[in-house]
Amino acid sequence: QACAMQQEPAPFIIGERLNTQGSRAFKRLMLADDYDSAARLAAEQVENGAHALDICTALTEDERESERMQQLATLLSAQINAPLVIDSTVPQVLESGLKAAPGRCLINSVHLEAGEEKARRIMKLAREHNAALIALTIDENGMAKTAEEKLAVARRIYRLAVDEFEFKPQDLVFDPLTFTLASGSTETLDAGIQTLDAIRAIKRELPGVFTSLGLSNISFGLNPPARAVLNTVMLYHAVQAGLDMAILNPAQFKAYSALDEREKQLAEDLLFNRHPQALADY
Ligand code: THG
Repeated sequence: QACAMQQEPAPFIIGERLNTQGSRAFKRLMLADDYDSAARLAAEQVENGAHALDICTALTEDERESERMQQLATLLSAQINAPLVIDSTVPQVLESGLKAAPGRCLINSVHLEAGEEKARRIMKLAREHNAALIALTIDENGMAKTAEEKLAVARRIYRLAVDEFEFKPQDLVFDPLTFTLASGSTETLDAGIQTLDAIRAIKRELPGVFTSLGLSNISFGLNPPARAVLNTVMLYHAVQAGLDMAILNPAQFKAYSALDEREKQLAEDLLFNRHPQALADY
C-alpha cells in the first residue's frame, strides 16, 4: 500500500485527536481499554477530512503504551483506510505500531534532543519497515528558535538519514515546531515568523523533502474560538510558504476565506508581530 503524503491543494491533514497527551476524551478511552470508541473517533476524523491519523498512547498512569499501540494499530489498520502516524518517544513503542500495521506508516518523530544514537535507532526502524519519518527541529540544546537554527538542525538530520540510512528525500518530513504566540513573552513574539521562514528555507535548501506542522501549538493558551482563527491564519500562510502537511483537528477547522476582515487582521498582526499591542488586542 502506497502512502501518498501530498495533497493537491495542500495540506495533507493528519488528525490529532487519537493522542493521550492532547485529548482528555481519548485518554479516558485508553484508560478504559475502549478501542471500539477509539475506532469511531478515527472514522470521524477521516469523515471530517483527515488523510492520516496520529496515534499516541503514552500515559503516566501505567506502562502499557506499547501494548495499547499494538492493539490500536491492529484495529485501525483493519477498519480505517488512512495511513497511521505512529507517535511515541519510545523506539519499542514505535516498533509495536509498525509491526501491527501492514501498510506504510509514518513515524512521529525523530530529533536530536538525546543525541545521534537514539536518532539512528529510529531511522533504522523506519528503514526496516519502509516508514516515512517526521523529523522535529530539536537538538541537544532543545527546540530551535530561529529559522536559521531550525534549518541547521534539519540539515543535520537530513545528512544522517540520507548518508547513513539511504533515505530518499521524499521519505523525510521536517517539522519546524512553533512556540505559542500567546505566552506574552517578548522572546517568542516572532515564533510564527521564524517558523514560516524555516518552512521556506527547508523547502529551498533540502529539495524533495516534505514539511509538516502541529498547528495548534501556535495558539496554545488562547480560548477555543480565538485558537481556531489563529490556527486558520497560520495554516494559510504556512501553506503559502510551502507547508505540505498539518497535524490538526479537522472538525475544528475554519476556512481562511470564511474569516471576516477584522478577525483576519487581528490574527495577522499577532502572527507577524506587527506591533507591541497585537497580543493584547487579539
Ligand atoms: N509536531 C509533530 N507531532 C506532534 C506535534 C507537533 N504531536 C503532538 C502535537 N504536536 C499535535 N497534537 C495535538 C493534539 C491536541 C492538541 C494539540 C496538538 C490540543 N488539544 C486540545 C487542548 O489541549 O486544548 C484539546 C484538549 C482536549 O480535548 O482534551 O490542542 O507539533 N510532529
